Amino acid sequence: MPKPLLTLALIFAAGTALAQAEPDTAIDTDGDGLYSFPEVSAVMPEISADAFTTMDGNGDGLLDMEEVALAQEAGLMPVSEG
Ligand SMILES: [Ca+2]
Ligand SMILES: [Ca+2]
Repeated sequence: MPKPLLTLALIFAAGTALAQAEPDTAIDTDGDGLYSFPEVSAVMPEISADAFTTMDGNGDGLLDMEEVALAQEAGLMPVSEG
């Protein structure tokens, strides 16, 4: 592979690794890019309303991808496969 293309491929690979920030469509069923408590509990019934409130850092009642990443880091939410 020519070097410029390889560099591009590496940048693309790095971008893919960061694409953790993409909402999981299996959870985000209404596609607004945020996880509501009903959306989360449908997929992860073990997550209580209290845990959800803990994960909802800004208290808007929805989890954005940053809050999800923090929750996963804190072990409050299982990391989805794939
Ligand atoms: Ca949603
Ligand atoms: Ca929030």
